[in-house]
Amino acid sequence: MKTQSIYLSILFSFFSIIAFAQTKPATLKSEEIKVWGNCGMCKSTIEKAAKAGGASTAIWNEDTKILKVKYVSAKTNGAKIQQKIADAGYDTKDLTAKDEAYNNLHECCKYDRKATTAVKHDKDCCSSKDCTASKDCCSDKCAKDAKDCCTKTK
Ligand SMILES: [Cu+2]
Repeated sequence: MKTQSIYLSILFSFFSIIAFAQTKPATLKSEEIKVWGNCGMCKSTIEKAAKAGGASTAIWNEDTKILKVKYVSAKTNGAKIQQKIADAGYDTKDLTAKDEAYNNLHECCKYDRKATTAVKHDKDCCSSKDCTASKDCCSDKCAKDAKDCCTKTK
């Protein structure tokens, strides 16, 4: 009787091991997130922040400003990861870091912020020949610099 129950319990543990092994493997999601930044120091801060946000791998490219992350979807998501990065002082695709977080960055890490690069882009648009009032670039900021093109209706 005793040996039988031992056998049973061994058998049972085998079954539970098999059942455990067959539970759905956690799905690893990949995502590419644009993150503003400029140097190697930024790279390590951004990657560290992404990992603090739950990413299992995080690789930021200094030239393309693209952060490639992999994470277990049950554990975190792109928004949470971006929040951690913004908290560390870096603007992301969907978020803008608080000024105080940005100001805390090392001098060499004070990158051109998303807003300023967007304005630069607007200026480019406004100086292009096909700029008209209906263009996105004719925001208030831009219109100051390129009133003529932004009042054109055609
Ligand atoms: Cu830097």
